[in-house]
Formats: sequence, structure tokens, C-alpha cells
Amino acid sequence: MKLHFNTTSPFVRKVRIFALETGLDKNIEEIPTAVSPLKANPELAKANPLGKLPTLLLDNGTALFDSPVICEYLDSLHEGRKLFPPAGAARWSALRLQALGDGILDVGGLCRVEVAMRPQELRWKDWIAGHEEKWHSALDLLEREAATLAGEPTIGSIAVGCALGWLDFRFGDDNWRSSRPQLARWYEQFSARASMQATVPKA
Ligand SMILES: N[C@@H](CCC(=O)N[C@@H](CS)C(=O)NCC(=O)O)C(=O)O
Repeated sequence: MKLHFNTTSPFVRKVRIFALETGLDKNIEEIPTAVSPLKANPELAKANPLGKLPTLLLDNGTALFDSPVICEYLDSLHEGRKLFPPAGAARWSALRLQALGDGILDVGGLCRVEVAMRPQELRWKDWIAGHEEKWHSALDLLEREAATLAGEPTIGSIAVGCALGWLDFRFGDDNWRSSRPQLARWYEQFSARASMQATVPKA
């Protein structure tokens, strides 16, 4: 398998952590791939018309995207403990956490376009404030439910870990830890995992 990847995308990081945690990293060749929302990468677009990372190329020619689909596919390839709990409350809890982690990245990404890409004179302050409020509310929910993150990693805790790592990377002055001690404590432990350390974002 080949993974179109870069070292800054938190969605790619989810997949790389998932592969490391399940021991599948040795089966994946990583292909450094440049992306921009302003201009499609023609090579990547052949596999994924949305032009997004991560995109996983299977040996049979199929291209899989996006990160939830790729991670669930990887989970089907190993015989160890499943990181997508197979059924019941544990499954819904993990999927809900994944949606929260990915959702923080979605709203954070929309905000980053405004603050990092859009010309200064065109920036929309209300848009930035509205999206910041959403990711702060999501972090507040995670603080209240921090106990659900504990234990062996699942797709949920991996997604949340990637979201928090990305906030530190792109919005380092957000100071999300100050009012969320439980979440900060969990993240400190989680980010010490070898899979997290091996995938720290690099500009
Ligand atoms: N929901 C997707 C999001 C993927 C995504 O937005 N990737 C970004 C990098 S972080 C990207 O490829 N952006 C390039 C573009 O939008 O053209 C996933 O979970 O994989």
C-alpha cells in the first residue's frame, strides 16, 4: 500500500498513528505529496478527485479516502485488538470521539484559511470568532467527558489526540489547557506514546 502524505496534516497523522498502533506501518510506503486548496495536484487527483490527504493506494489499484475510511480499512487488516470497537456502546463512544476530533480540525481548518491564507484586508473577523467558539465548545465537552478517552487507544482517542496536537501546532497561543485540566492531563500522557512522538507535525 502507498500513502499520499505530508508531515503537517492532522488527518494524515491519524492514519500514520493508526498504522503504527496496529503494526501495519511496515506495509505502507509513504509518498510525500504537496496539496493546496487553490490548485489541484494532478498526480493525487488521478487517485482522489477531491485532491486531499490522506489518500491510500491499495495494491489492487483502489484509492481509499478519507481518514475515517482509511483507518477502518486498516483495522480490517490485522488480527489484534480492534481500534474501532466492533459493537455496542464502546463503538458509538469511539465514533463520536472521532467525529469530535475531526470536527475540531474541520472548524479549525476553516479558521486557519482566514488567518493564514486569506489576504489581510479580506479577513472576516466574525467567521474567525464563530469557528473559534465552536472548537472551544468541543474542547469543553471533551473536558467534561475526559474519562471516556482513558484506556487503550481507539479511533476516538487517536482523532482527539491529533486535533489537540494540531491546535498546539497551528494555534499555539490558544492556551486551551488553562481551563481544561482533565483533558490536558490525558493529552500529556497520550502524546508520550511512541506513535504520537514519531508523527509530531513538522512545518
Ligand atoms: N475529512 C478528510 C479531511 C482531509 C483534509 O482536509 N485534508 C487536507 C490536509 S489537512 C487537504 O488535503 N487539503 C487540501 C485541499 O483541500 O485541497 C479526512 O478525514 O481525511
